[in-house]
Amino acid sequence: MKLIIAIVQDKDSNRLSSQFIDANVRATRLSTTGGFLRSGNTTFMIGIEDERVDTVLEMIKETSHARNQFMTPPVNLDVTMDNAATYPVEVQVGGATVFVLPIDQFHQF
Ligand code: 2BA
Repeated sequence: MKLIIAIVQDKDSNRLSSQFIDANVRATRLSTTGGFLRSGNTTFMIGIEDERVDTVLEMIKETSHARNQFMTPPVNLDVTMDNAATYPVEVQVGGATVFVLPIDQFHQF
């Protein structure tokens, strides 16, 4: 058994949830925040049998789209008062960031 941790954009998360339900894939959704953009994204935790890992990865891959987003770096208020680095920067976000981890034990009590 494996634990898949998938970080996807909020815009893709509802479609992915529906696909998981249709395919009887059990998942937990967490509302998370990207450390760089500091905006919301969605993290799925999916405990899944080894032989279904590739199917789940394919579903995530098909559902998650890369998008360009602008972020404004924080204003620099150090002693030099140098605020030259505050122009918006365009970054590409996603499709999805996915980790696949082994599970030592799985219990449901
Ligand atoms: P954020 O940390 O908000 O990052 C959003 C996007 O900003 C990233 O997209 C990447 O294109 C860019 N970015 C991140 N850090 C950067 C930096 N230091 N310099 C320049 N650009 C940077 P993705 O790579 O697709 O990541 C989307 C989200 O997935 C991230 O949101 C974060 O929540 C998560 N993530 C990505 N890599 C991760 C990792 N190694 N460990 C944990 N979470 C990760």
